[in-house]
Amino acid sequence: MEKFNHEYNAEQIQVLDGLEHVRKRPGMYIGSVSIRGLHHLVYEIVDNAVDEALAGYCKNINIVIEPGNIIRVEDDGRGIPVDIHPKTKISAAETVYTKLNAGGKFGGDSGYKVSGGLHGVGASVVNALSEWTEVTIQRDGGMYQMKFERGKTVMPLTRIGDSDKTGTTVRFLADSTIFETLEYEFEILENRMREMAFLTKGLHIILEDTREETPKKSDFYFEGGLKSFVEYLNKSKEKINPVPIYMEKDGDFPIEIAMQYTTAYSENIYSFVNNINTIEGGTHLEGFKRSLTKVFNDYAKAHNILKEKDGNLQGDDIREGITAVISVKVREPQFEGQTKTKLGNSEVAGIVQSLVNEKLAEYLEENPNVAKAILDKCVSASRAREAARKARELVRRKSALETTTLPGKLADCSSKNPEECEVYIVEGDSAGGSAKQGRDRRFQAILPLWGKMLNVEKSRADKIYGNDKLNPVIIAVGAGIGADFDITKIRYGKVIIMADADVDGAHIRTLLLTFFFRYMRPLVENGNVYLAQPPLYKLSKKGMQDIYCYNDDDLAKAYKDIEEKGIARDQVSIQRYKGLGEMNPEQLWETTMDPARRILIQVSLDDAMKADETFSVLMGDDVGPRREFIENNAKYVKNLDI
Ligand code: 28G
Repeated sequence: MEKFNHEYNAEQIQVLDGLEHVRKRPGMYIGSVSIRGLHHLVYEIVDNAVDEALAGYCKNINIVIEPGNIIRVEDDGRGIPVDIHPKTKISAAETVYTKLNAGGKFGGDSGYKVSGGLHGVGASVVNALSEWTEVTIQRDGGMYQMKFERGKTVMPLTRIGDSDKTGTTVRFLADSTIFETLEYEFEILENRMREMAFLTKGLHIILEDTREETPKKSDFYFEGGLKSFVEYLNKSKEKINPVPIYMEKDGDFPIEIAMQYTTAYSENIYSFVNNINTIEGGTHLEGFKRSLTKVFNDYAKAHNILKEKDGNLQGDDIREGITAVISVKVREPQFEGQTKTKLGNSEVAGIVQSLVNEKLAEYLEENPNVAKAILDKCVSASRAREAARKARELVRRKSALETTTLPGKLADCSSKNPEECEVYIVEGDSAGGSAKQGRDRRFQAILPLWGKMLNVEKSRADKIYGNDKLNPVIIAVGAGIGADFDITKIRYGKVIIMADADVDGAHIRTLLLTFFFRYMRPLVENGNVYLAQPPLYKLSKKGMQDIYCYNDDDLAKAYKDIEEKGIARDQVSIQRYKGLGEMNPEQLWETTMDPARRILIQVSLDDAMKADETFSVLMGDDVGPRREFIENNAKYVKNLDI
């Protein structure tokens, strides 16, 4: 008990200044100090510029990744106010950068701050977590500048010249003693900036990367806002309504929705609150779905497409093939759920619902051909659902009769405790064989996959149950699929995809992730899905222990270490692994399966969603984008059998 019996004295209780606390506990403010947290810094600054755009004063935002991983963000808004507070004698601008939560949640002239990243904590957090920050403001005919180091003011706001422009420019270098890495990924920023531009119609966002000799540049401007977003998401799909249905409401609760039906069988609805992707949905999404179900059923009944005796169409049937983006702005959002990305404010459901009730009903009356086409699809979805239910019953009845009907190819483990059990899903029999011999059979099961790959995008649930490639996965995991999926029934706590590091491997990985995302989403949400990381290279030399490298950085480092030991590069032989099948069971265990030595990547809902998108491009209906994808990736895709 001794251990817990601290007595606190005045010295031990220290009240930390806000920014010191940010430096002590960065995770509380930006989620993590990983590469994710690093990018979050940029979002925080860009969010402020977007707020200025939402207030109606900023049209252009430029973001530059400068050499040395310095970030520069410029906007052409009003410029942060420079006036000095009579009591504190500190400028408004300096206050924004040095006081946690300065200005409160809803500062600014627009009445409230609506954008905001994961935590919406703002500029002072970025300042606290940066080695240095430099802010330049143009307004009131002057050019003003202030400088900080690790959150501390080293140059208070000073007039450094004249200017007839207005706007804010921020440059900062993230603190290398806080972040695991300072290396920004252009593509991560590019995706977020594209999303931001879709969400803020008319805003022009340019992202540049000048770190390398050949700079990169992306330019985003979407006059159509969410309409453009939906067109982008559906670019590889065959459309039912050629122009997305669009509705918008300003005022206290701004709402913007765009939706379009395609001939695909999936449901793709993305929702945002204050420009934050609400991956877990929430009340805004509930209101939207409820309205869809009501409006389509009402229309179908009124136009005799559905007879009274047929009963109602289910929501799932009505959402088959839909692509929609819904964005709402909420003054005091309550975020709930595991990843705090689920909107909890109950009042929002009704507001969204009544907007969609009105606008969608109006649209259907004005576009009877589209209404008919969508409803025809709903009716056949409903029939397919009935067929799927029958197929499922059949599977259930079978398993009740045959007691254990685990797939023949599954090499199960001896433990039956899901918490310690793992299943490796392996493509191909040869790698499966090595895995079976190399594993620890007490807690590791192996499921080799074979048979024809199923296009999840183009398949309804009844097909999935009957597919010889995916059915064993469903049975092995043991928890059903879709609405029936019951995570408490899973037979393995870790479901590990082990695929080659080549194109075929990427393909099977994408397929499985898409499948898990669409049909076993709680498994992904709960963090039960992993990717195994087989090594890419083996370095060997007589008398030296083999060195396995998992990526090119590893390899470079290994060569460096070897050279430091006085061994020349050409004395070491290098093997490049083209596939898992090239490794013997012992090597596979050592490098990829032994819990003490392996690298596992936990799949996030985000990753799975990205796979889902990739998959749509790769397997979608339109050949155009697919060809483009293949051409762009020609060097990887040559083995790909499409
Ligand atoms: C370039 C990188 C990031 C920003 C503004 C503009 C104002 C502002 C920012 O006010 C809140 C409001 C007044 C104290 C507001 C300018 C009203 C009038 C602004 C940015 C608290 C801050 N004129 N532009 N903040 N004030 N751009 N870009 O950060 O009372 S932040």
